[in-house]
Amino acid sequence: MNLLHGLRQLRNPWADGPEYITQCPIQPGATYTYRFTIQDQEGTLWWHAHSRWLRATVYGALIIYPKLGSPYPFSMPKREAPLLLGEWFDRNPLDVQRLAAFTGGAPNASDAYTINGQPGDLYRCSKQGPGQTTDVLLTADQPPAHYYVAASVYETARNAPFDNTTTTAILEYKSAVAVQRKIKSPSQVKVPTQIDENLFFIVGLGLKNCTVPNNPRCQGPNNTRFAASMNNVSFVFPRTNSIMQAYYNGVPGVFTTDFPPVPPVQFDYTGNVPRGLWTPRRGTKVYKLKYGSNVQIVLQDTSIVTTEDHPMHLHGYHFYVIGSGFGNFNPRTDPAKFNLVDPPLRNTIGTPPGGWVAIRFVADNPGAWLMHCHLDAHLVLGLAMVFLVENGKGPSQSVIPPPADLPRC
Ligand SMILES: [Cu+2]
Repeated sequence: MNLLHGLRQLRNPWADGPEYITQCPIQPGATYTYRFTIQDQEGTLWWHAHSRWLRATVYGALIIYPKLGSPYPFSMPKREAPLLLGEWFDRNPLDVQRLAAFTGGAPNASDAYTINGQPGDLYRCSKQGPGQTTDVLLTADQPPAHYYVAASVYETARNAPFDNTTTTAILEYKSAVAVQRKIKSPSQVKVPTQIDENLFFIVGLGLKNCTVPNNPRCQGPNNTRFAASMNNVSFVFPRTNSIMQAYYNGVPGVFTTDFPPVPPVQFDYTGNVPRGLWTPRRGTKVYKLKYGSNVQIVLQDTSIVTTEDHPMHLHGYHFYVIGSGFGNFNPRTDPAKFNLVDPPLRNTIGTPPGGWVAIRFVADNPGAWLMHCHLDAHLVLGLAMVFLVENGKGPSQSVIPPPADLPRC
């Protein structure tokens, strides 16, 4: 159930981690050893639990240094310090999740944010977008003093409660300047140009209507339950097997392969959406990709319930972020503005609230790979889908056999 966030597990979905996608959860008292090879990757990543809301407290930094003797891709820093931004719940986060799953309403917001596990000075009780990691070079050229490092959430939802507090830590000069600019790759990169799979996914929240009035399980707005979906499919995690194990062993009935490449109904996604389009359908649907196919996905936020920045994370891959904009994506005019020269390489990208973002990658990693919103509250509501990337030719393009200690359901 642990995930090395953004580490490419080539042909090895067994070490990826999300429960019921590539493995069954590790039971209390049981163990599972993640074995993986780090290839062509360096920098700061994080690992975290990928089971229900356990990520709230089970996470840490994973720092991959350059090979011994190889230089950093920038001038050697004098000192390095990982900064881990987290969330703190005064209650057991699993109880918060359970309560929301029962009532259908919004989950209780966290009580504090943390930097390296500590909430800092601005909380009475001395109490970046989710999913992203970044290596930041800080030039310590300011007058020697103590400086605050502060973090709060860039919150874009309008009708949902959230934790709007600020967490702090202190940066101490022993003896800052950050330049904000459009993020690009440091040099020209090879972006796929011939697209085999042109996908358009709408992502957003929804509401399920309840028929019985005053039902304790319908404490969302106006006697409803909150939902979330991609292309109107609210993802349901399997309970009896993981998708990868079912696929590998040919077990039927765990998932279906009919995730739609485009929304089943087209509408003005960021306009005033008719109420009849607010209710997604439940399903455990995957989208199959041929090994090596060039994939483009436009992720389009909707204004259903609220527009929002959904930090979308794709497992097993890095993708180029080639464009984004506000409003509805226009397939006739927007592609002309794509950056196909030096776009940034990411494994998580936020949809601009009420906007779209376009990504490209080559499906060269076989396996079952979850794509989901990295807000845990949205993930458990169904804001997810799974790519099932088929094996290519021969063992070098095929999923390796599962390890003997892989947990079973
Ligand atoms: Cu979300």
